[in-house]
Amino acid sequence: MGVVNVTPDSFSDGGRFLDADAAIAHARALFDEGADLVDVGGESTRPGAEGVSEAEELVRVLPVVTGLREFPVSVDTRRPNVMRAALGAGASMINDIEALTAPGALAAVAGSDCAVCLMHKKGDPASMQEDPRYRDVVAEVRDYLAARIAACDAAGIARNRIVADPGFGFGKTVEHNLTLLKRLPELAALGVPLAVGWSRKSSLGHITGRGAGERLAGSLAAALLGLLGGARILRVHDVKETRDAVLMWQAWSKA
Ligand code: 9MG
Repeated sequence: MGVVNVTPDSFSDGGRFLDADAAIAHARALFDEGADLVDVGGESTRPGAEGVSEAEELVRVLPVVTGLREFPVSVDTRRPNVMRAALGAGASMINDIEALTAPGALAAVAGSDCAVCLMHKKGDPASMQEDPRYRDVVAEVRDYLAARIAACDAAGIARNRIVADPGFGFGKTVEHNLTLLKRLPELAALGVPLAVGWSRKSSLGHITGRGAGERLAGSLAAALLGLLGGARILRVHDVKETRDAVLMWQAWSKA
């Protein structure tokens, strides 16, 4: 899953893709590099980020989704109205960092046949990294995701449409992120495919001492550890390089 941020303050692309045509061109390049789908987002969810209005989010996202109609597109949003509009414009997946907890979010996706990615997050992007605490981060994330999968079941969203994601970096310290990555196989008990996103995140900076533009090797290592832990979707900025890591992992798995 290649990342296409359509935000002016994206931590990794600096807003270079705010223009819809540029975002569409970037998404097409990611498909050329081997992405199976792209994740289009109009609201920055990086730690400390300010929110964006619904109208602005729609203006950012819809032209890009419309321009990518012939491709598999995921839309990263927590708003039911944006979900509905994105699905109408051809999106095939909704990636929700709030796991469809907004009022009306379950109903917004239940009537379609789209896939959904349910992500765990503790707190809001504006303050979530201030002092996150868990008794047992793996148990808490697993139980939360299990409850959200049950809510999807109750709303009529079939299991084969659901992906779960522990939400690395969303209300988690470096230690929490590493614990979740190490114990990722425990989330297999959820019974749905797992997605992970470590690409260019600040935990990599803490571990390697590298700035945001220098985290490719760390991102690839984390992606590989995710695959070994059972992840089946990798949310990444660097598709070409990650594709090679995936091919290497696939070859190793078959040997
Ligand atoms: C939107 N977004 C940013 N990071 C993410 C992650 O790790 N997973 C998912 N599903 N979405 C993310």
